[in-house]
Amino acid sequence: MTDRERTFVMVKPDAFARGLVGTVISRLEDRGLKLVGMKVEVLDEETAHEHYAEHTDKPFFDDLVDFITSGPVVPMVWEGEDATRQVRQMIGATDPLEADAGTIRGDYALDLGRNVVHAADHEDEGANEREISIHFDDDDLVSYEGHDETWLY
Ligand code: RTP
Ligand code: MG
Repeated sequence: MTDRERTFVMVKPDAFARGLVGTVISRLEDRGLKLVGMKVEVLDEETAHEHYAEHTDKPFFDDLVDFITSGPVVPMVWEGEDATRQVRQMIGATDPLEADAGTIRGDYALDLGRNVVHAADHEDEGANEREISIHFDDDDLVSYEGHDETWLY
């Protein structure tokens, strides 16, 4: 195993409200990724600003913060080989009109804002470490063996 890593994923308020938390988890489990951290929380404005800091100057920033703080979210950390790229590929394009059917957004997203799930950007090298540290303390994440490592990461 070469590029085993941990990646940050978060179910957004639209998906929480629609009862899609389990679906998102199932998709990632079915892919063979390993869940090592998860919680339910409502983000405060400060945390939302930190989380989406890269978009501070964008015209959609205020709407994005309003949306992401509008209800419960489910921050999660998943582990696996090339986990960041795997998850980005599985969630699909940002705009559901461009997301392929079979991706999470392609199958469930309503529009550009209500697009079900956030995942760290694999082209941004520090994204996972930064986003995991915003939402989790070190001891919120578990390390464990016991999966059949022949088939799971
Ligand atoms: P995310 O960060 O939530 O995983 O989404 P992403 O990487 O696919 O897209 P990103 O460019 O990081 O944008 C973050 C979120 O902002 C909203 N957005 N609105 N109105 C617009 O032009 C616009 N562009 C982006 C989307 O909800 C996107 O998920
Ligand atoms: Mg992004």
